[in-house]
Amino acid sequence: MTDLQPLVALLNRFPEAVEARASARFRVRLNPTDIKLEGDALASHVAGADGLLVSPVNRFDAALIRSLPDTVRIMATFSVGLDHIDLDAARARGIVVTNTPDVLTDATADIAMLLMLGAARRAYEGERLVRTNRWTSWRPTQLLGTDLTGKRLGILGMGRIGSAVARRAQAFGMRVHYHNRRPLPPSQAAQADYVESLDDFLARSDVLSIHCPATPATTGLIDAAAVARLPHGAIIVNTARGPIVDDDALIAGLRSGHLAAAGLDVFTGEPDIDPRYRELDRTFLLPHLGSATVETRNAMGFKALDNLEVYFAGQEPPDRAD
Ligand code: 8YV
Repeated sequence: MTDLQPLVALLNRFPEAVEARASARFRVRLNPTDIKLEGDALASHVAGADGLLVSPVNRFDAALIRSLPDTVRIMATFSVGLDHIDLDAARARGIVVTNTPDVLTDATADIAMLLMLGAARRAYEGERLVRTNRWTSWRPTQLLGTDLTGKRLGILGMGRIGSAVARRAQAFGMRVHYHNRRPLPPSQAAQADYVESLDDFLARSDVLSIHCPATPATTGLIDAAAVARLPHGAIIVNTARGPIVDDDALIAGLRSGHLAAAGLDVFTGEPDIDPRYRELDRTFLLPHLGSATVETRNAMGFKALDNLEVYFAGQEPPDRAD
């Protein structure tokens, strides 16, 4: 230990207030260009760092974690999701990992509602009609969508964000049920019904909203069989992680008309998404904006910095994930 402040390498550009606070508390190495750091550029950026502020832009698999310099003792990720970090590899190297739960719950739940409405009400097609100057007259049969009111919403993964979506959807007059490995205590279940069997859960989901983490068990969970279990005319909304949904199955369901629409904020391989999504009118697509508000991104950054500060003060960081 030296008496210097710890050196923290920021792998992305973060909101100004977050970088300002980081610079006040630590010696920092910034990434002002925001270009994804890889290979030699990444290695020289993290050389000698005591801690890293990272995001899902970089995938920290076991090989990358093993290649980090010995000086690195903590990685704070600017995300609630942890699927981009091999936690076992981090543990094996003695690197502490922290994330940013809670502060992005409302912003992400809002985006789920935006996607649900955008998909149900054919917002993309309507927007395009107006912007391309092809809206010639109001017509009683033009761009008819689907009501959310009275529909059955299935929440796959009733954690913080799932519960926040349930409460919002109830205000829209939706009937909400959820599927988790285990039922929640009633105080946490937002008055939603628990459905133990995934098949039964899917069969009663007019709208399916995905909120579980991406893990080996959930990767590809929404496959062709799952899509087929949904009622005819169902809508799929994904604000969690792309790989939970099998792209071929979702696209086939949309093309056949079995699914009415999909609202997607996350994609497998993003930003290089399956190009077929762009060709489908009944998709409402956003570029991973779940937590993208000024308030929320600042709060995520401050939470990550809280964890780094507590750790470097010799205490247990509050959002330790490993
Ligand atoms: C972030 C997210 O915007 O927290 C997460 O896991 O998916 C989003 O809130 C994204 O991870 C980029 O940091």
